[in-house]
Amino acid sequence: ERLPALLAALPKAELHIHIEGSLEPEMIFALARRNGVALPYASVQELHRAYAFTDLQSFLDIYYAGASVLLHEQDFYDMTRAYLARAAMDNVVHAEIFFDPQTHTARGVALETVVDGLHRACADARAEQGISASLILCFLRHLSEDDAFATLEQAMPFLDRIIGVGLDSSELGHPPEKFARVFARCRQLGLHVVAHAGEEGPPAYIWGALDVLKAERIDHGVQAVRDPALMRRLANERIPLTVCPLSNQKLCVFPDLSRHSLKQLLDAGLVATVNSDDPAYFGGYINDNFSQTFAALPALTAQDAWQLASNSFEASFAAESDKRAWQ
Ligand code: ES4
Ligand code: ZN
Repeated sequence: ERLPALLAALPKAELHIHIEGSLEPEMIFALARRNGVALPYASVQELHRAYAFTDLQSFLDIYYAGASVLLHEQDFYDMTRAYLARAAMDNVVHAEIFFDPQTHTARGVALETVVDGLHRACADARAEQGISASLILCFLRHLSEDDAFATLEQAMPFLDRIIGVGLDSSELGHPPEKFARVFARCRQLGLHVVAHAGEEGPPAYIWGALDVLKAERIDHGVQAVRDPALMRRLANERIPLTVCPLSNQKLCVFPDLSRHSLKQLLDAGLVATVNSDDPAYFGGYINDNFSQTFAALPALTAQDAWQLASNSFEASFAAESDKRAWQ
């Protein structure tokens, strides 16, 4: 065990967590039963056996199927409370939670139902566990920019409960430029802006996320190591990368965790962070990501561990006073 108990106990922020990706197989089946939703899997075990992914798309197909059990405000609440309780056990003191409204509105679930459940869970978790949490609305990049604009329109009444927008789902073939206008509008509205880029996609998609979308953070970004000029830019401008090692391993972004680029990113002075992405699907929550990555990469030091936790606060959109208190 290369993760010192010290690091497990270190306060940290989680900045890359898709709340629909925190739905454990047991909760998927419990909600399916509660809501009378039919699943194409006979049992928890059969569903779990389907979690053998070859790339991002092979995961997304199953992830969207899992999310189909979410219908009512209480479902979104229960999912989010379960995640925040689990995150608190890993000493996460602040989480910035992604959600995918289009996955739900396409099934006839009102955006209000989604936001009400997620937000009520964040408020109750803060009151009862002392964990801070905020919400980032993600646009699905495999859908059109018009669809993203329609989603933003539906979200207008709830913008006081959303700190920013992101861009997720199938990356290849859907470059950041496709969403230039809707992201410009979001920035005008005062929302923070992040984007998945350089997960499977090329460094050019990271440049696009920075130059066209004006992303303040890059989600994943692990392909940046292929472009030295981009590495210098990310380091100089202190653009954080929200790295998700177990996700990258399970989706075959790297052949093995021992080949992950996290150490190169840190040594180049980038503001890298460690996160769980879709913990119910990728085999671990944030401390599992830390411990398995440190076990696989002997070059990572205790100093790196401390730096990663420190980076998570620097990279967060929390108030400066909160960041100082946590660090
Ligand atoms: C995702 Cl791992 C990953 N990549 C892109 N989009 C996503 N949505 C949920 N998980
Ligand atoms: Zn992600």
